[in-house]
Amino acid sequence: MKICWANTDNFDEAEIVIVGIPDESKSHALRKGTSEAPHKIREIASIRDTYKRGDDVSLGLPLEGITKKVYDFGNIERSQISETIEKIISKSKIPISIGGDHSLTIELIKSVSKKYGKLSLVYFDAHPDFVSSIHGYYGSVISDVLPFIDTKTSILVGIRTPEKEEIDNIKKYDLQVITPFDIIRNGIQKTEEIILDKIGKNTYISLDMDAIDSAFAPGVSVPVPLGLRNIEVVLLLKSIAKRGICGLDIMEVCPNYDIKDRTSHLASRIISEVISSAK
Ligand SMILES: [Mn+2]
Repeated sequence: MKICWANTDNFDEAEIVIVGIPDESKSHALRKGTSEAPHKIREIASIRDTYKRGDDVSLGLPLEGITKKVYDFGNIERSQISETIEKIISKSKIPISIGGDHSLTIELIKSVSKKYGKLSLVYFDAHPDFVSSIHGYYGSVISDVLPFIDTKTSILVGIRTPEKEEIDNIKKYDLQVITPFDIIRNGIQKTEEIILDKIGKNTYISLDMDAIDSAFAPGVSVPVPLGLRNIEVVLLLKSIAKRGICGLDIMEVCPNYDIKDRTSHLASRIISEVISSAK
């Protein structure tokens, strides 16, 4: 099944490419099942984001519409990430990857940085994923991508449950953090300015769905209360996408723990909104 936002069967003409990576082999979460997300998000998109009248199918679009050509590559294995992403970005297409556990982002960023060099990373997550005492899992993503990002133009958004060693690492690398409290205090417009002032020209966005409050996104593998509101996250994603992005990933949706597929539906809407704003 293809995601409903796909509007071309021709890879060559695509400007945006959706890739599913149903792999959770490097998660340590007690709640399993993020590997179901690529299928579930496509399925829920086709049910909730389309309106069927007889044989006609109409999409429930973002207000700007979708003018970009979007291709759904289907699902790939973790071991196919570098060849697939290199194929997509060699033609300057934008990959939108759906995980899977957050450790997939390490492979994605490595592949994207082969073309663009050190990236500005905007990392939405409840957790800093900045453990450095062990590597190569969903809690060490930031440690593992340090050689491929420019920390001076990168930013963590939504952080609210750091471990002690993660706080130390954030200080050590002087990485900017925006917490949910900061957004409430500063307002969304100021937050948008802070992020847009921070990032450089080659920006990659990684969205762990647990950045969003569990009220809006209950179906994640490690939920944390006091998170971002869904609409704040979408507004920020759209502003960054308008500036131009090298790639986006959406990780950690865990359909087994979802409530009425709310989190998968939100992921589908997020994809449509980013596509409609992408430069
Ligand atoms: Mn994460």
